[in-house]
Amino acid sequence: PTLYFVTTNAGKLREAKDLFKDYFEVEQVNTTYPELQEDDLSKIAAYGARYCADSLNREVIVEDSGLFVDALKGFPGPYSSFVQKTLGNKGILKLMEGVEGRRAEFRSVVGYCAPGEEPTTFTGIWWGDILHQETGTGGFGYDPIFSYRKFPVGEMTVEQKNEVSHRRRSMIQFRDWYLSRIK
Ligand code: ITT
Ligand code: NA
Repeated sequence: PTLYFVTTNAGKLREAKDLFKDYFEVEQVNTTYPELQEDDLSKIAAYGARYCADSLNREVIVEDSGLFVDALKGFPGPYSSFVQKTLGNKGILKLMEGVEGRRAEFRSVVGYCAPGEEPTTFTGIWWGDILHQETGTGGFGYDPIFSYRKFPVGEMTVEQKNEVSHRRRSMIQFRDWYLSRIK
């Protein structure tokens, strides 16, 4: 089967293609959709999935994700996309200057919906630490400032990141649910 993934983010798409490679063809729908001004990524993903399924008239997934930094009380969280484009990684590092507690989590919520149906969401969380400087040339977005068990994510291959990431957890839950449904 072909899975339509509505996203403008090439990094998310690359990871989804690798995660689903033995199961589905992944087709990108490179378009934006209305994002609710909400703290809860699940609500944003559910709303987006329903909107896309109904407007494209096909079943789709969307994914809403973000970085939540403990010392910044969860910032940038739901504003991750905007903050990445404005402050960028250097801006986050600046806010974290002199801060010792560096725990942070990535969250990923996959929203699935078929036309006229209710949306379903799947959440994945990945704990790590904010580095003191940008490291590595791999990944995308906040990856160069995030490390998992002392391993900089900017130095991981897509396959290595896909073994352990938030996106692995959300996408695999979706995959197993979807496959059990079409059987
Ligand atoms: P969409 O078209 O799919 O919405 P987007 O980039 O706007 O793409 P989001 O609204 O979900 O995506 O915003 C998430 C932000 O967090 C965005 O800046 C991403 O680059 C970043 N992000 C998400 N997952 C990440 C990951 O695995 N590694 C690094 N940064 C990530
Ligand atoms: Na977005």
